[in-house]
Amino acid sequence: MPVFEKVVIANRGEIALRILRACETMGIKTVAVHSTVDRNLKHVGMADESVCIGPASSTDSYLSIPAIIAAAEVTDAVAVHPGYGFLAENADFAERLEESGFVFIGPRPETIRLMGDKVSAIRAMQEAGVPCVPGSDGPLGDDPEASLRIAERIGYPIIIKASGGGGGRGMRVVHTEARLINAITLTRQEAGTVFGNPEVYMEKYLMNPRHVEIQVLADTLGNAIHLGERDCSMQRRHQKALEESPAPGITPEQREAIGAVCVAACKRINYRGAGTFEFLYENEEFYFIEMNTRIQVEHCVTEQVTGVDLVTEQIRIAAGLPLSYTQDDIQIRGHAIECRINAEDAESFIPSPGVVQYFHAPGGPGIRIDTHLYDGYRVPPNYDSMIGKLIGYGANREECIARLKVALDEMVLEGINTNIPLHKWVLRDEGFKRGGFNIHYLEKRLAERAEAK
Ligand code: MV4
Repeated sequence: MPVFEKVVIANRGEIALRILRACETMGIKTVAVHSTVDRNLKHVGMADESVCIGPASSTDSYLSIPAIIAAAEVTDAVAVHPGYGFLAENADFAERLEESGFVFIGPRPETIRLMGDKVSAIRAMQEAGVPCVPGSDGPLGDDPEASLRIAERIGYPIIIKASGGGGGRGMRVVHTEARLINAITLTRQEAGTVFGNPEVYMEKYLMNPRHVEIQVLADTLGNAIHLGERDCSMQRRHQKALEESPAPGITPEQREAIGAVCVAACKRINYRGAGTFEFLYENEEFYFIEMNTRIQVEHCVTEQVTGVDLVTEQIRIAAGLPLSYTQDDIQIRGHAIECRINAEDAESFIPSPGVVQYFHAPGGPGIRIDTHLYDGYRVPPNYDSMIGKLIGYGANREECIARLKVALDEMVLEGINTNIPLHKWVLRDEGFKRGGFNIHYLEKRLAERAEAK
């Protein structure tokens, strides 16, 4: 007997295909839900059943809670996997699914709500012993003098963040006392408009951090494990370009220490499912900034270095089964790097939807490709431009990079523009080859390249 009879895949593209593969491997029947422009998605053709849930606009399809619940009802499904983006971190969605008698494959609604509010997330993590960025330890009040004193204590530069923000939205860096009050007012106004929550908080602004995150899994029986870290510092405008595991320079001792802290925090808040603790890493120290309560795009690099199928574990956890691994079973072996393939111009980053005329996937030892592309597939203009991920694996970072270079040269993708040339350029970059670059590195190198032209 499978762990669930039937699962609704409440997503699209490569992650929907990834979830479908996990379900099929587990003997679970699948329901694909899709918008009108997504009838030709690869996983829709492969699923046992499919339901059109609305028009191209994601607001009325992939973001429509009633449409997805109705699809689960008409197909007699048991559980819903939200993937990433869309409704994956929507506590109301998780709650309404459970009220309707379906299993949400993810954390409890209260946990999603706790982590969605950054002020409450940081407070919970501080109480759980997770190291955080020095800051206001709570929302800023209306008294300007009090805010000035907090900033004085922390020391400039500081950053004002919206409690309802995250992922780079609703933030303002302040370098001097003279600019503080105005920055708070502006960030508060934007936060009220954009997130419907005017609450803001303050942190010390770290000038040159790396973005290092810890993957965790926790079951409903009180077991929790970590699966090491990912370095996601190679980014542009808060869009990750390439991620790797392990993070260059992080020692096994550092990994065990921060991993143990995250596991203890999971147990303390009774966490359930897959999760990611996001840290800024500077001067050998970790500083918690946010927790993601979903499977992430870059989960594959962790899968390659640990051998753990994270999506299968998510489904098992949701069914009430114990984790398939103890902490002692988890070894970090070799090195993995993921290149996000986007349908966009490699230099201007302008999205490039259209028909994929030819697609030849690369292969060979240590090459994994997670994509829904096929010859003749039309990339619609309505959604995120990420169309797949190329994941390299090697015994060490050098072998991983060498394999990825060959794979990028081998891949043929005609009809649309892609960022494949950007990845070829990054993999040959000296700073990338050295490893351990910070979050500003890619933007700096792109600016230098534009200057040189
Ligand atoms: C910061 C920071 C420096 N200091 N917080 C941006 C995304 C959001 N998750 C948090 N972000 C940042 N928070 C303090 N106290 C710098 C960033 C940041 C960043 C973080 C991770 C990855 C890319 C980034 C790009 C710009 C700024």
